[in-house]
Amino acid sequence: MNSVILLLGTNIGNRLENINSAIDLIKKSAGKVLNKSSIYETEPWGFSSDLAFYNIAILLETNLSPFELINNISIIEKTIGRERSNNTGYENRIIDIDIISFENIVINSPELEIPHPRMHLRKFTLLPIMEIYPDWIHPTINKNISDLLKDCNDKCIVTKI
Ligand code: PH2
Ligand code: MG
Ligand code: MG
Repeated sequence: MNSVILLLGTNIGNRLENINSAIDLIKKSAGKVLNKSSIYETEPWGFSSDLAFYNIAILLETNLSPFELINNISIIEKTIGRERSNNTGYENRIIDIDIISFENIVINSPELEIPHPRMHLRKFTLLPIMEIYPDWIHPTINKNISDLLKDCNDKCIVTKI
């Protein structure tokens, strides 16, 4: 069994419904949900949009390999209605499900990077994870979530709903 941290994000449509649908589908095809953070309303990070996000972190226990998991997650995103344009850069989205960490595994392939390469730069990722897995240690930076937060310069607004 593998412990995985997922981060869900949505800033289009009924954000609460999008998160709930994603969690239902994760339970059906990705593994057992052991813990969930609060939902946070968060300012768009890295691009400008009038549409604020909801973000939530989930602790998942899974038998899947990282590549099986990312495959099932892509199917879940498409089921909920995620469409990707050919534009580069961030865009508004119905749902985004990112694998933030997978045990203490490090993967650097074009299809999948674990830990998520920008997780430590984002308060919308660190604050929810702080609630569910503060002791997780980043396998290459070698810091726990609380120390990553201390070092994080992100100024975007992040509020618990
Ligand atoms: N996801 C991004 C880019 N920017 N900003 C917020 N607040 N929440 C997100 O989930 C998010 C983002 C890329 O996936
Ligand atoms: Mg993302
Ligand atoms: Mg993603």
